[in-house]
Amino acid sequence: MHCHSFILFFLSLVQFISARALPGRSGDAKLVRIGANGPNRYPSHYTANITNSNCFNSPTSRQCWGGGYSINTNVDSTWPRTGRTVRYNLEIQNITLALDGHPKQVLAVNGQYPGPTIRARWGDTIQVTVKNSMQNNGTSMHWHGVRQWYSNPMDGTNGITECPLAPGQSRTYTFLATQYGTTWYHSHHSSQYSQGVVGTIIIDGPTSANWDYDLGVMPVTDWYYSSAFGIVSQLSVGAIRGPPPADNVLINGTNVNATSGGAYHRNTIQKGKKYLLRFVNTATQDGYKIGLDGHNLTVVAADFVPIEPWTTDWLYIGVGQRYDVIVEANQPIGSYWMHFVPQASCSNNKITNAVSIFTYQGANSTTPSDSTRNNGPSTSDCLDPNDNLIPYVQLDVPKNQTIPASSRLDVNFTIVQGNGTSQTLVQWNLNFTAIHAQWNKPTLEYVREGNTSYPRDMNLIELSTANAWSFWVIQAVPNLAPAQPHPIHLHGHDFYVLGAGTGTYDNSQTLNYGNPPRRDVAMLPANGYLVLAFITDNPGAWLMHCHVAWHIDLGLGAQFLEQKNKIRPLLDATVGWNNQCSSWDRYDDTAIYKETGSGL
Ligand SMILES: *[C@@H]1O[C@H](CO)[C@@H](O)[C@H](O)[C@H]1NC(C)=O
Ligand SMILES: *[C@@H]1O[C@H](CO)[C@@H](O)[C@H](O)[C@H]1NC(C)=O
Ligand SMILES: *[C@@H]1O[C@H](CO)[C@@H](O)[C@H](O)[C@H]1NC(C)=O
Ligand SMILES: *[C@@H]1O[C@H](CO)[C@@H](O)[C@H](O)[C@H]1NC(C)=O
Ligand SMILES: *[C@@H]1O[C@H](CO)[C@@H](O)[C@H](O)[C@H]1NC(C)=O
Ligand SMILES: *[C@@H]1O[C@H](CO)[C@@H](O)[C@H](O)[C@H]1NC(C)=O
Ligand SMILES: *[C@@H]1O[C@H](CO)[C@@H](O)[C@H](O)[C@H]1NC(C)=O
Ligand SMILES: *[C@@H]1O[C@H](CO)[C@@H](O)[C@H](O)[C@H]1NC(C)=O
Ligand SMILES: *[C@@H]1O[C@H](CO)[C@@H](O)[C@H](O)[C@H]1NC(C)=O
Ligand SMILES: *[C@@H]1O[C@H](CO)[C@@H](O)[C@H](O)[C@H]1NC(C)=O
Ligand SMILES: *[C@@H]1O[C@H](CO)[C@@H](O)[C@H](O)[C@H]1NC(C)=O
Ligand SMILES: *[C@@H]1O[C@H](CO)[C@@H](O)[C@H](O)[C@H]1NC(C)=O
Ligand SMILES: [Cu+2]
Repeated sequence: MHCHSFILFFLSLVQFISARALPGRSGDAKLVRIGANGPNRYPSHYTANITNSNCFNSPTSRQCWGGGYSINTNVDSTWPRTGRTVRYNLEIQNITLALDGHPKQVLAVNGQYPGPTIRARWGDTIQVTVKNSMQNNGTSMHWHGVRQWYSNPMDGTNGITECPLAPGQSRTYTFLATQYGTTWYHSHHSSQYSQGVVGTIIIDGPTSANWDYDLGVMPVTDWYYSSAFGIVSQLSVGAIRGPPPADNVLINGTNVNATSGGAYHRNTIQKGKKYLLRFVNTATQDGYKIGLDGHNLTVVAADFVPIEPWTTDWLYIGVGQRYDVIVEANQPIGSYWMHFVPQASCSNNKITNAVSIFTYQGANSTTPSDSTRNNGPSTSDCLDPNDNLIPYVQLDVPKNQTIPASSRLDVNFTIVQGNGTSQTLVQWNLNFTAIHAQWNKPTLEYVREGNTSYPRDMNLIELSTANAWSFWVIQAVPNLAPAQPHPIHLHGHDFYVLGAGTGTYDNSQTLNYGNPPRRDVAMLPANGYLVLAFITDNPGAWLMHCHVAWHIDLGLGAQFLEQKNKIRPLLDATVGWNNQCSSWDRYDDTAIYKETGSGL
């Protein structure tokens, strides 16, 4: 048989097997082998025996996973099915915590910040029961970057995929870990995550380079001593022009404060070993450059996508983004600062250089000496290192696209002046509309009713054709908005980042169609453009928004309604979906706080 038709034969066989195994496609090892042996499929670094079923994950074979799964598996179509379910309970409470020594009212998950880490293995089912034990806020929990393939009602985006969860109520989210790597969960209920409703997720899987120990997740965030709800309500009525500077930076939930209370975050490492470290930017607004004095960072994954190992001394991370890196303890025994430097053009923080401490076993001092400092990083660079983010599994985009004007979504800014009887309203718009998600009538309720009379401010873009390429230009129009970069996040997909640059995109700029970066958050440069693509292979209502909490609260988002005719069965299978709306309506009748802004 001719090699090409042989491959097609096997692919159709695999598709047949997959179709029967819906909703999680069968992880047939054959697909992996075919891909691995296919013509020009994998780069020359492909040397490990990673499709061999005897190849298991170990410190010297991190590219392997087992059962024929490996770093070469295309997670968009293939994943293991372990049959295992990991279960967690998350309870949101209104308590006071002094994370950096300064007491603050926090909406905490299980009494802590960040909330507990959810840990599963690639191919596991994750089942999380969320209980709202706050008195005066609804909530909805979003699993950031989780593809939710054929499980859109589990996306936790209130006003889009569910009504908010009323105080006293619980709901269980169930979804499959089709991807692996590092991410976080957070509330999507207005700016509630900035008040504490945040935690991290690790899904264990293969890695594109070897390491000895996994240090776990290293979330970093800006930290405001005043209420995020208060700040955003002042912003929305123009009472303040721009947000105030954050008071601190928290690294894995801790730091010292301005009067030396609190504590640094610390890690101990052993000379000669390699450590996996999982950065997550869980901030409200800030983007950081991260670096460890004297050491390099070898970046092995961007968001949920493994990349060819790339070594750098400083790494920019925008809000919502993740990077898995390997740190090699190859320096003289001692203590070293890790720096988290807020970048001026996408941050506003009283702290200009937040630090944590890495100490080698056997070091005489746990306080770093300044003589081991790296050169300082740039301090105002909020751009993604797109040229260095080369996905390990190569996927191309159809070349030479002419992107129509109708696929351009402009970012603009409005101040609607008040006049005494009505308040001034400050809005961020996408396609000249500030999105508003109706908590009591989410998009999926429109789908359930078969109602297509979408109010304009749902900012809904219908994508009815299945499995089609969809191209978008996000354009920050100079003079129509403050010159700020925006971390753009899409739910339900890893998008392809075809290009990002300054100026206006007019189809004359060169785009990258050959294995471009894939991820779920990408930076839109100030006064610039971001060109994205994805395949419409996941039915649902998917929010796309700026991840700066202030900006999405003031409207910077749109939603894709993808393959609407396939959503009803997903909704019908979601136990209690309607009841959650009824409970919300009952609560909302007498609630102290009503929906403001976008609700997102
Ligand atoms: C791959 O596995 C085969 C058989 O298990 C072995 O003979 C071969 O040496 C291995 N190759 C590498 C590069 O490890
Ligand atoms: C720093 O933390 C200490 C407690 O360790 C606290 O007493 C102090 O008020 C805090 N400083 C600031 C500026 O919040
Ligand atoms: C938290 O508690 C305070 C009173 O201590 C109350 O004013 C506030 O509304 C509560 N917030 C929520 C979200 O329940
Ligand atoms: C949540 O509760 C806080 C008080 O803790 C309040 O300031 C805020 O407006 C409430 N937000 C929403 C969206 O209900
Ligand atoms: C962050 O804190 C969590 C919880 O204490 C811990 O499991 C994790 O290892 C810490 N991360 C790092 C990088 O030390
Ligand atoms: C860091 O990476 C650079 C470039 O690859 C290399 O020259 C340098 O030796 C590395 N430094 C350390 C400490 O590993
Ligand atoms: C620790 O201090 C002792 C005494 O000053 C010195 O001899 C030793 O070399 C130091 N060890 C390291 C690892 O710095
Ligand atoms: C894309 O455009 C380039 C330059 O015009 C051309 O050389 C190439 O053949 C085109 N590729 C396709 C697939 O049309
Ligand atoms: C103020 O604005 C509101 C809303 O646009 C409008 O209905 C009202 O007539 C205006 N009042 C005055 C005094 O201009
Ligand atoms: C931005 O868009 C809004 C909504 O369409 C519009 O009212 C406003 O005039 C626009 N702003 C600018 C500066 O063009
Ligand atoms: C469709 O939704 C709109 C907005 O909620 C509502 O006013 C209208 O009655 C609905 N139509 C139908 C047929 O349910
Ligand atoms: C952008 O908004 C205009 C109306 O202002 C609408 O006609 C157009 O369809 C919107 N674009 C998309 C992609 O929905
Ligand atoms: Cu933004």
